[in-house]
Amino acid sequence: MDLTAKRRVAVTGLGLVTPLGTGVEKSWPALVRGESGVRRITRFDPSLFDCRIAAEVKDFDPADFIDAKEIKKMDTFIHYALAASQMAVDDARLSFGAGEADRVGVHVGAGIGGLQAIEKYHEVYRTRGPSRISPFFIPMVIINLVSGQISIRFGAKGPNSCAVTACSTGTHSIGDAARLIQYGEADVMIAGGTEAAITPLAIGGFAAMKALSRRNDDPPRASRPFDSGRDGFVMGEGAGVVILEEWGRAVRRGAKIYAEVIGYGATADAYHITAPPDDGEGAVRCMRRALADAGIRPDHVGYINAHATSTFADSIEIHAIKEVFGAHARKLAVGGTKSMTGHLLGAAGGIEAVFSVLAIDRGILPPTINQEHPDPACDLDTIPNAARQARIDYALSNSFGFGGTNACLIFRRPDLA
Ligand code: V7W
Repeated sequence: MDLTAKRRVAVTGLGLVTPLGTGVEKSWPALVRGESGVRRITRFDPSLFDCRIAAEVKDFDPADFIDAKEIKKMDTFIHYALAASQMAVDDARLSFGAGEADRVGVHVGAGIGGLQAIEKYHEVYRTRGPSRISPFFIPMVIINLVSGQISIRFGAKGPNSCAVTACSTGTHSIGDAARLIQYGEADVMIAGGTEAAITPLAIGGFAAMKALSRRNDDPPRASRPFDSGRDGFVMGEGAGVVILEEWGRAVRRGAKIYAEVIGYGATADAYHITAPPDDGEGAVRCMRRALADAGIRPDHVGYINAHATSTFADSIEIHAIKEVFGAHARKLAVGGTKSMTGHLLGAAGGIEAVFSVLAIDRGILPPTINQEHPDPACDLDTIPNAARQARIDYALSNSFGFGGTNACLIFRRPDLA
């Protein structure tokens, strides 16, 4: 492969729906303040469940983004993605004529998809019979309908696909979308991840795996990556979308360039369905692939938005970071933003890419909250409890998903390009 042929990729728009707020200007300040989005579950009565807490989106009205008659044809995970895409497109001031539509693509995925509608229509079928199943049920729930709906809204006729890679989905989506621009298949990509899976079956299923925190009496303090008191992740929901644009196009139209996507790595552990190997070797190879793709040395990286789910795997990620970064691991900052947002599964990589880009753009590192008793095995600078100002030239965002699927992205300050 001729790597010199790669075109450059700018990030020119950001869109967020998170448990901390709808829109970058609501989510980011709350993140920097160290607020937790975790509360007792309100979407259903969680009384019978071992886990009764989640990071729900609280201020979202789909009618702010979607025509009333269309809302009921989509599950919530598609609502979130359409909203985040609209905000990202608006932020980028993106417009394109009919002649360019074939060059604009979409790559927005989800880990689980339309589980709310699946549970609802299974109940409809059982209580009222098969004739009451909505003709929109299938397009409500299947995951590529996210990218399909976004393409219909914006008239984006280029490559249209989605990653479905559990907790790595958003990171794979952005990385794969960047590749499409680098190798000339598209000039603009709307890319990211979405999820809305705070449902009885998902909470019950993850709880049955013993994956979820049971700190039900203290929700805001339940998600605590790197802390020795961590006892599982807290499920979140929302969407994170970026506009990726061929560098020259962005420069020519005078777009604000937040960052450049310079590195992408993807690997498999080939080890276990729900656990990484003790030495995190799949994560090690993934970060190394991203660094090699970026053509930078490990000591260039100043900030890592870690996968850091508040599970046993946090210390394995730290071990992997030490392996990749050597002595520099003790100089860089390793933040766990899931301490505030919860774990958005397929949307996690989307929102964390946005956070990584904003760390570069705004010169602030969000904290890892709930750091009370640091796990000795997580002895790096985890930005404990309070945000910090820092000039970041290169930021790495990690995502490691069930099935052992790993993805890493590296972003660079635009003025270093
Ligand atoms: C998650 C899980 C926590 C990590 C895995 C890596 C490899 C298999 O909730 O995001 S452990 S599972 N991902």
